[in-house]
Amino acid sequence: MADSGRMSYLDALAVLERRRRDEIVVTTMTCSRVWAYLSEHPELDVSFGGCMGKASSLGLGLALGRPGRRVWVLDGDGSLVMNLGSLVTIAQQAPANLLHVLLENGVYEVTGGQPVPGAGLADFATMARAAGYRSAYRFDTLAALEASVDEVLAAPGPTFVTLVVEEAGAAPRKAYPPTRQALATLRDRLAAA
Ligand SMILES: Cc1ncc(C[n+]2csc(CCOP(=O)(O)OP(=O)(O)O)c2C)c(N)n1
Repeated sequence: MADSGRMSYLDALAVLERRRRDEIVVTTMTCSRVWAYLSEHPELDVSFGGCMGKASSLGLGLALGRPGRRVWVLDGDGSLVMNLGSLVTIAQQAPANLLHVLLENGVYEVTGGQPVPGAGLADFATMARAAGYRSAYRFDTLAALEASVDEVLAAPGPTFVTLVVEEAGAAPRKAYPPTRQALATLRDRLAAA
């Protein structure tokens, strides 16, 4: 763990990856490449990068369309601020199979590290709870996340979890397929399931 006490970006994602079974995982921005490096199920991963803030909306659609399959959205804080209204829409639709994870690094990392409005001030998990998510959590240390991650994954959804992380920085990354291709792969996989 680094001096700030915050989780490393890679460590936080690795906690989730170790527990991932057949969940669909929608990623965006910096997360997409780091998750692609960790993921053992790229056929169930969809990166949604160009539409800033819309990963959660895509995840909502997938969760509603596939109620029998768990969907994880790995969101950025800048992206969430761009589409805060999605919290209300997700809460109202209330898919029990949706987990919305916020990688709160405090910056627009992918565009050069500009500060996100509200960084260190806004509490997005509390916002999600207030919007009507059934479960909401916030973790700022790896130990706290490790201690509670099973509870988070078993909680009634929609579930929101903030992971206060360092910038991904030099974390290992891997390229991922374009969204259209990833969705075609996912469609084939789900049709065969
Ligand atoms: C509407 C819109 N405005 C600006 C951009 C440019 N842009 C792309 S990614 C990004 C920052 C993303 O920040 P965050 O969601 O926090 O992701 P991080 O890279 O930190 O993981 C910005 C400003 C965009 N894609 N769309």
